[in-house]
Amino acid sequence: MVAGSPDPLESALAGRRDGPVSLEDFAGGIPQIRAQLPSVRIGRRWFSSLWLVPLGIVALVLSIAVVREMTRYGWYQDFITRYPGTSTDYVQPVDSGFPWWLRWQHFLNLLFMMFIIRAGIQILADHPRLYLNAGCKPDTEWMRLRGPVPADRRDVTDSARVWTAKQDSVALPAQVGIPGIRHSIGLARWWHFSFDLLWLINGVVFFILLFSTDQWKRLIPTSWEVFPNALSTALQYLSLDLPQNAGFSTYNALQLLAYFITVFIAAPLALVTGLLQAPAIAARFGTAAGRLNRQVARTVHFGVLVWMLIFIVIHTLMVFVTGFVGNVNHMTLGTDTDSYVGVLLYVAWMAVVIAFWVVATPFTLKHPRTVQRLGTMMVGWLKGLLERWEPKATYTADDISPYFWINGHLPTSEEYQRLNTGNWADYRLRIDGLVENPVELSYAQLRAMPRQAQITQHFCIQGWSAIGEWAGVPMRAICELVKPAANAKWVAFYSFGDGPGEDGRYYDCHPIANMYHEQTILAYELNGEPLNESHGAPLRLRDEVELGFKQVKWIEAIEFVESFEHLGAGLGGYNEDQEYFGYRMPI
Ligand SMILES: Nc1nc2c(c(=O)[nH]1)N[C@H]1C(S)=C(S)[C@@H](COP(=O)(O)O)O[C@H]1N2
Ligand SMILES: [Mo]
Repeated sequence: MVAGSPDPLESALAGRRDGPVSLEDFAGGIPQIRAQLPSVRIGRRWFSSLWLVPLGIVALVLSIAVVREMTRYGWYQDFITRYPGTSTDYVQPVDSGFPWWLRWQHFLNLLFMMFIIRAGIQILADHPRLYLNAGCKPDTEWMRLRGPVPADRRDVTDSARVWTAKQDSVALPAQVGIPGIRHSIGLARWWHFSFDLLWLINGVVFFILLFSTDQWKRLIPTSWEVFPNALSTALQYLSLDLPQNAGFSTYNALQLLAYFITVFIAAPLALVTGLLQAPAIAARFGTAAGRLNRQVARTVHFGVLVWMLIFIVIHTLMVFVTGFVGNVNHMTLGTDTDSYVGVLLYVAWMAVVIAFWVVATPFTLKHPRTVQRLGTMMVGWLKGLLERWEPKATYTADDISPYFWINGHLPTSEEYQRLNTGNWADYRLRIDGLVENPVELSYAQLRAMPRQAQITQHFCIQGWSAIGEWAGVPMRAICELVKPAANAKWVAFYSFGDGPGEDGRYYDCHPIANMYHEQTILAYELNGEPLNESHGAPLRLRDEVELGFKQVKWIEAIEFVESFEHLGAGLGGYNEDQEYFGYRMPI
């Protein structure tokens, strides 16, 4: 734009909104519909997970009764004598007790996991359904936190609108999720990823120290005898005649297996299935359609969560029932004593975790920009690195999803309606800013430019995915035409439509390097048809290294800029400005 003349599009953007999150207008002021407890589909019927409570109690009581009866038989006693549950038959004892680094790492691990788990559940609540198919067709989910998608796929409060993925999100109790409220995934992700990184560093240090000291002996069984011993331990617990606790040097076999699975299977699986949900990674390895598709990854990621929750509950319970004072001395002082100093330290330790727990949500709602800024400092650089991974994956016609969720509100302007009715004959795509050759391209001119078709993945930040065949003009052809200036670093895509909060235009900025990726196109077709209104007619961006919200629909203009600080609230896009998302979103 010429200096001095305010760009009408730039002034249509919603401005800065700092201060606390206001429920009245956050995410368009959507009402706080609460999540239900998870229900699981078995065949065609849905069952609430609440059933697990009575079933679990009955199973436990029955097992205890049966095992207590078994203890009266000689073969049972022989079995327990032969496999006592704690012995050096399956593991070597550790001489160094619990060194200081292990105790600190254990504490930090708990603290980090508290944030990771809560923010993780919040992320799940943004698309509260789990599927195994890549396309997320409603009614094909196996787990959900709310009722079915309305059969007519229409918004219940305004039938002129489709049921968007955003409306499908649910709220959580403030002390369960971080920060509880509906569609707060932007904020939850800063917590989740920042603490993921800390947890990962803690984990790597743990692995290194584990194997460079004798501590690995605690966790690595040396013989198959660990299995009958684990069975023996389980039986002893169920008989209510607790096995001997020699945890200072040797874990019992069941404990050892549980720790082994947690450390060597569950934790790495959490990392891998987290990464498989990232567009940059899926596009790099071509995993979006097959057995490792994003929805399988989400399901396994959720499975790890369930394992971790069960582990934490049982692990804590065991600390209490198998000699509390001794156990907490191991944990805090690293001594095999019954000192009350250890108990005090344990209480202080838990108080710290609980204090962080309690303030996490209120702090986030009060200082959302701070959370966004700190999160960007923590993990922004990593996301910047992943953005450089040029997406390459393409899929086959068979992979195309039969259903494609929709997000965003259709543009309501008369201008848009007029152009649409006229079949885009009067549409002009304005491309300007820091370019040598600003242009206005008609729909016919765009169609006459080089055409590129690609079957690629769409990964919405909320968790759903879909595969579609897009066709349009490669952005590199546009760049060749307009010749960006050397100081053009970002490219702003402006929509005809307002953001879902209806408080200013939707827009989003992409690094200029992405424009030269082979798979970055301005799409005018989806699955062999001209792009329909819902999916972004006449033009929508496909920049396959990024998440769905960056794929601006209903594009009105494109501007090359040096920085995006002067646009909207200055954070790089509508969602970044209004919903605290990050501007680099390859993950
Ligand atoms: N103009 C505009 N573009 C938008 C949005 C929007 O609200 N307005 N939503 C984004 C989000 S969050 C997603 S996931 C995708 C959804 O694309 P689809 O509706 O074609 O599936 O569009 C993105 N582009
Ligand atoms: Mo999205």
